[in-house]
Amino acid sequence: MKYKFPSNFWWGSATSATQIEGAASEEGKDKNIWDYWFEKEPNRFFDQVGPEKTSNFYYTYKQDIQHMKEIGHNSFRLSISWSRLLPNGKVNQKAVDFYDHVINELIANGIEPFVNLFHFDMPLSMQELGGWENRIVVEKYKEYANICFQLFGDRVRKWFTFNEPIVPVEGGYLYDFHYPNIVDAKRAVQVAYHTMIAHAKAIQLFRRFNFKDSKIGIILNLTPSYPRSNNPADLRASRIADLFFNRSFLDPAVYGEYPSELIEILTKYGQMPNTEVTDKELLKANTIDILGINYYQPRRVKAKEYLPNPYAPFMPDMFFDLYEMPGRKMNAYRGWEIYEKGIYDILVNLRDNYGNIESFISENGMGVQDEERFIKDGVIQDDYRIDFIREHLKWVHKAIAEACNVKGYHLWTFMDNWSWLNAYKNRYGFYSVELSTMKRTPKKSAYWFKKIAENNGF
Ligand code: BGP
Repeated sequence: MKYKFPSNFWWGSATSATQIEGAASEEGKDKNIWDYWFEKEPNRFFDQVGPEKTSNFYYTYKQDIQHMKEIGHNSFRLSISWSRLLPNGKVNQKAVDFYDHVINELIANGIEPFVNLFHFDMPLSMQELGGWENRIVVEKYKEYANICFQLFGDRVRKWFTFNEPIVPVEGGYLYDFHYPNIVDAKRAVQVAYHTMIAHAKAIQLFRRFNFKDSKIGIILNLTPSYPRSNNPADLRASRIADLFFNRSFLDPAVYGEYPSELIEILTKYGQMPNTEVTDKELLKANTIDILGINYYQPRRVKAKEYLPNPYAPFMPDMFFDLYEMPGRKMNAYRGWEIYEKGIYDILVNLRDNYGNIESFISENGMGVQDEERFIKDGVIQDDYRIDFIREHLKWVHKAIAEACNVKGYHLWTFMDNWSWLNAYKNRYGFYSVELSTMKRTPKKSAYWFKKIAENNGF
């Protein structure tokens, strides 16, 4: 075997509540922003498919966990739905039972649950208070986190405060692909900042429980910025893109401090958020134990071609243009570049500049449209996905050989799930889901991954 991974390497996959559970208006669950937005603007969603049923995991978790076991999972990330657990702010016993059963079932099958508290799914009642713009919601999140730790902390050993916290900032407050569809950088900065305050408060609380052998962290979509050239103008563009889209969360998460250059830019342009005096201390004292890395694509940038319009609103894109590198390899269905070495560059950066913090690949994957085209002998022959995973794993393997502290690899995702605005357009799963019957069928990659997980390499 050429690529042998360390023993106890985490092999598994990741998902989120809204994307698989279904039962969106059943069993006492309240609305979150996705339920509400779909009601209001169904035409925004691919084929007008909303979050009501998604992949029905709420009812099929037992069978799905068996499937995970069959393909060699030793770990699996899910998220808790805040609006299911605390509709109207009160604990919903049915939700407690559901998450209890899922967690227990995973553990009974030798699969470690990694639990994330927030995956893009703001409860509507919290959004009505202003979402992350309002500090009260930070306190509400803290109460929610506290209840989760109390209920499940005796069994869950890996906790995550947020998944990709920058995405609701970009989607909801800059580029209009999440509710509440606001375009306003100053409000975006406030939302980002309060998210990190909520994150630090959850960590502070978590430490008080003193759980044995437990860790807490955050999951970030680290998108390395590559400059078009070594020209100082391109290098500057890439450095600033990195500040806005990676370091804005990575630095406070790992070091408890924001990069000074980011503060300078925001100050210069009048975009600084409102803060409280004790925030600095809070952030500094409550840093993560473990970092989840979601990696799909690089960000290639160049210096701006034209001067920004002086009357246009402030946007991070004032400082760089995106660059389409000639000859780049694309996943045309999702419109994302595939650049396998990016995963290695992230890990080396963490090793060299972030104290080699313990990490794992918490998402990586390939969404493809109309996969039934590739059925042969009853199985979707997703060799493209196998290649995608294998080529990324080779770079992860190299990073480990060079002392990077990376502990596992989770695919996005276990079974085809609902991808926000793209609904069921692109399929990512090891298992396909036939939407009219909800039937799960393993794809070729599922069989392949099983071997890798069992042999701990390939
Ligand atoms: C990540 C999210 C996931 C997932 C994935 C694939 O950003 O954490 O929730 O959806 O990307 O992206 P998409 O579903 O948009 O194709």
